[in-house]
Amino acid sequence: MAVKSLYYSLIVMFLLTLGLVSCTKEKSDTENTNDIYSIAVFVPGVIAGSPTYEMMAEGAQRAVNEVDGRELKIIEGGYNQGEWLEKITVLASSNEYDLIVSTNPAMPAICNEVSKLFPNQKFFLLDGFLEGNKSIYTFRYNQVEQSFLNGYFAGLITSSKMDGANTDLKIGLIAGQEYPDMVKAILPGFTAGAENVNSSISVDFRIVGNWYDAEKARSLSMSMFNSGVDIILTIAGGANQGVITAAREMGKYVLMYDVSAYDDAPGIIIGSTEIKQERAAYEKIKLAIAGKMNFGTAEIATVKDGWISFDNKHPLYLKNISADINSRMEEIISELVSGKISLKMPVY
Ligand code: RBF
Repeated sequence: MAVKSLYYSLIVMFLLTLGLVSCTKEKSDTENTNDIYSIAVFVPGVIAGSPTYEMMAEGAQRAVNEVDGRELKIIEGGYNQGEWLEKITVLASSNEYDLIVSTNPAMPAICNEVSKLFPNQKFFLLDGFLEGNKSIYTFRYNQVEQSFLNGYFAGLITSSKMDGANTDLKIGLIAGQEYPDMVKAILPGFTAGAENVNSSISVDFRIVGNWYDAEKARSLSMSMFNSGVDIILTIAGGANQGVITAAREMGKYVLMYDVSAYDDAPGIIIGSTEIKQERAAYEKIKLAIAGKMNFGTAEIATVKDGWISFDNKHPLYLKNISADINSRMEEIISELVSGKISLKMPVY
C-alpha cells in the first residue's frame, strides 16, 4: 500500500513538474457552453459483459451525439483496481474534460481523492454515493429494494413445483467481489425478499474474487446446485456466463440483476430486475451540459420513481412463469410502489 501511494505521488509530481497540469487552470470562459462541453467516460473494468457499464456508455453516447461536433472519450480502466486512481488522476490532470463520468460504488472515494488535487474537475458518478464535495454529483440505486425483488422471486421459485426446484428451500447469490453495497444492501435485501415468501429459505452466498473468471463462477455454481440450490442471482460481470453454463448442465435457474437478459439463455434465465442506467446517464449528462447538474448532492433512485423494476412483461418470462407466481410478483411490486413496504438504503 505504501509503495502504491508513493508511486501515485511520484506520478502526480511528475505531471506537475512537466507543467502538464495546473490545479488552478480555469475553464470558466467556456464552461457549460453546449458546443464545447467535453466528456470522458471512465469504465472501471471493461464494458463487455458488465450491464451497468454497457448502459452508462450507451447513455453517455446518446447524450453526446446530440451535441454537435463532439466525440465522447471512453476509457476502459481494466480489472486492476489499483490502477484506477492513477488513471483518473491522469484524466483530470489533462484538463481536457468538463466532466468525468463513471459508475460503481468504489468510484466516489477515488474521485474524491483526485478532486483534492484538481478541484475544478467535475465528476458525475452513477451507482455510488458521496455527499458534500462541490465537484461531485452521485446517483445511486436503492439496492435493498432491487435485491428484495430478486429475493422474493427466488423465494417463489424455490418454493414452487417447477422442474428445477427441489424441496430444500435453498437459493444462491454469486458476487464478483465482496464490497459494502454487496454485504450491507444487496445480500440483506435478497435474503429479506426470500424470507418474506418463507422464513425457512436459506441463502448460499459465494464470491468469485474478480469480475471475469467464468470458470470459477461455473465451479462455484456447480457446488451450490449440488448442495440443493435451485436458483442463483449472479452479479459477477463477465463471470456470469459460468453461472449460466452450470445451470444449463444441471437443469437449474439463473436470476439476473440490472438488465433483462431472458433472450441470452431461454428457460434458464427466468427472472430479472432492471435499472434505468442508460436513461440516468443520458438525462443527467444532458443536465450537466445545460449547466444544471447539482454537484455536491447525492440522489437515490427507487422502484417508486421508476428507476428500478422487475421485468415481468418479457414473452419468455411469461412463458416460463406460472400465472400464480406472476401475480405474487405484481403484488409485491405494487407494495413497493405504494410504500406499503418501505426499504431504505443503509448509511455506511
Ligand atoms: N459489476 C460488473 O458488472 N462488472 C464489473 O467489472 C464490476 N466491477 C466492480 C468493481 C468494484 C470495485 C465494485 C465495488 C463493484 C463492481 N461491480 C462490477 C459491481 C457494480 O458496480 C454493481 O454494484 C453491480 O453490478 C450491481 O448493480
